[in-house]
Amino acid sequence: MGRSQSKLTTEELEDLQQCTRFNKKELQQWYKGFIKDCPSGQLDKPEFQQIYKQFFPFGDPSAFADYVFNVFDTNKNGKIEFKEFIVALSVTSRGDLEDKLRWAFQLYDIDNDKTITYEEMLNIVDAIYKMVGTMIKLPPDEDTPEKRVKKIFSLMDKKKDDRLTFDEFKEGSMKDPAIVQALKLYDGLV
Ligand SMILES: [Ca+2]
Ligand SMILES: [Ca+2]
Ligand SMILES: [Ca+2]
Repeated sequence: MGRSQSKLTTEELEDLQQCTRFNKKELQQWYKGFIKDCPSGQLDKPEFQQIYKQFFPFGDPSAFADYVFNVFDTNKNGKIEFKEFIVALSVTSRGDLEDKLRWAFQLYDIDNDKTITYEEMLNIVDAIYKMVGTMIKLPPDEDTPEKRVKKIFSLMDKKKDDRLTFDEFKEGSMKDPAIVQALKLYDGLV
């Protein structure tokens, strides 16, 4: 879908309905908005960062936006097409908890090797802290990215091998509402 058109075709709609939890009317509306904001039909990284900057005017969301961009861009062509956009939006806004956790896991698993290392989580948490700036007051045991990641690992890393599998990540998130809360930082922002 790299071209600009005012409406989705019947085939496109049917395909998108199968990949998302949106109905045809919603899909057309989202498409209209997408094309209005992005007439080329593809979002690039600077445009995507711009969206985040509107939500976080006091912090620097560029690093975080880049990590999110990479999860959206499933075909890895450096652009977000409408289908990639709407599929991600469907997961983050209407997916069940497991879908959302899988999505979040992909975000933290930067090199996509199915485990989250301490370093990977530190990169993402650091990007989140830069994005929110001083908007949120954090408890003393979480007031630096390092402290927060240590805390998350002490809760989640059951095997103590300094990496998280999806099962560890999922179990830990279910047990600790604070982690799901942290996921909400970008839930609904995309
Ligand atoms: Ca893409
Ligand atoms: Ca990894
Ligand atoms: Ca582990």
